Amino acid sequence: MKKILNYINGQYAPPIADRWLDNYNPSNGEIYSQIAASTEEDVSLAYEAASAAFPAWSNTSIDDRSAIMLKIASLIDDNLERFAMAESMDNGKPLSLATAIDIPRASSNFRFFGHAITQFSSEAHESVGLNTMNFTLRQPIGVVGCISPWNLPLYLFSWKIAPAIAAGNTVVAKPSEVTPMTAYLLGEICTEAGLPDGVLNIVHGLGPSAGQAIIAHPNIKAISFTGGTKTGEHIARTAAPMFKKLSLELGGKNPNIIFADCDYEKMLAVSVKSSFTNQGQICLCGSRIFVEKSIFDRFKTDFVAKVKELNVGNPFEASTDIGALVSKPHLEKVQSYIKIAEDEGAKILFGGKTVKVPGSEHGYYLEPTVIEVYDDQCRVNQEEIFGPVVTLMPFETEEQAVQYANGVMYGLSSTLWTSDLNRTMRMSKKLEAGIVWVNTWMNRDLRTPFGGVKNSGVGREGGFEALRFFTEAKNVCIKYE
Ligand code: TXE
Repeated sequence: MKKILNYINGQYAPPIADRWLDNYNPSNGEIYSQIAASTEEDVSLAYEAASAAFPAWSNTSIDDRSAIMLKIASLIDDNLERFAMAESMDNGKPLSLATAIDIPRASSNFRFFGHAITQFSSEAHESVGLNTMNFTLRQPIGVVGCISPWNLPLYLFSWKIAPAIAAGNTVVAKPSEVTPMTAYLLGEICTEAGLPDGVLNIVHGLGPSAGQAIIAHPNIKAISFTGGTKTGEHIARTAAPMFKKLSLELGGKNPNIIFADCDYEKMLAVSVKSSFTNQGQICLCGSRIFVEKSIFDRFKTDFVAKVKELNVGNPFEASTDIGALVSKPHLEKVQSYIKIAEDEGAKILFGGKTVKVPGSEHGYYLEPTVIEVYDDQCRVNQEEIFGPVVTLMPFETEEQAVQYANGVMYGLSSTLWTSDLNRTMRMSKKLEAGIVWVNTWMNRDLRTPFGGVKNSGVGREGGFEALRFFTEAKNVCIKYE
């Protein structure tokens, strides 16, 4: 059986303890590979390699770093089909989605930061009258840790690694143990692109062992993490006494707020996508839909009709809109929320049941599920389900829409549908979220800041924000006569 090895100091290697985890194909429930179950010892090796590579890499010219990153990007493009296939098999997402979004975005991340580093500059402040000149040195931090989740595996893994290495750091990275395959394949691409040994080290394994060893390592000075809010909390607690720099992108329970004056057809089509793309397993999905009362019944009917047309099926079929959920435990978690909704007296308008896909009967398939709720504070409206499940609820006024939207512990993104510019401005200021999309969803310009407020995390990545995160600013003050 295929073994997913660590990539340390430019070499693939088995875990020191020779322990392995089963890796499942969510589309059929079969074990199809084994993952290195790395421990602290493997992380130590990865750290040593990264630490040894740091002096040379941080002194490598910006042009040379950039050229290697652009090469990595084009090699990912050259291997698009292979990577997309691997992503889809590992995660259960439709192959069409992995081909159109996940893998192209991973190469864009390397390309973008390969270019961005050539434009990254620092500030100078002349203190007129004091005869001093200050300038800011932005120096790489050293060895940094990057830990990513399973929903957008290579997309989010590269979103962290690319700015880290562009800025001159060396990296110990761990992808999710649920979806390690594309991170594994990335190692050979990095070697082929000429990335010096030790600049990127990829360690596989469980969060509480391999992940824990990264966050607890005293010399790994910064951690960029995307994943669950509970894990984020634990990382913050572990890292705080060591004063590590932290960027935490955590859960979301994002509102999709629909006013009667919106472009109805466009809103309807995009709302189906923002609810169910990637089986609803995107931290940016609009999982709470609030609709102005005057169009609530119309929306409910039209939305459910569109959702019924979605095809749940094998990820490798071109006709599939919704593939398999990532794992059996995750499917069970999502199902438990459908039960909670029923217990809470909410109304399941559509879906809620598992699907037996012919030929893939043991896969983790669930119908797209639409739930009408009667209390915005009910659990299905408050807790992150992270699956193909959305709630619907009407609102009467703009104030009430804001109150509902902000009435959760999360604050990652929000979507607003309206043609009223004044309302757009008023609400954009009031919504508690790191991102406000108006008349669109998941529209990303990689230069923009990305991150959440409240329990959705701390810090911003994206564009120069990411390069700032992965560098330390040092002021140099020169007195002249
Ligand atoms: O995430 P975890 P899980 C949400 C979603 C989901 C829930 C739990 O609601 O149902 O989180 O998902 C690593 N030290 N999101 O359990 O555990 C782990 O190995 C260091 C939202 O899969 O947070 C993996 O690489 N690392 C989210 C990564 O953390 C640790 C995307 C994320 O796993 C660790 C995914 C530890 N002690 C889930 N424990 C989003 N924001 O997009 C775990 N890890």
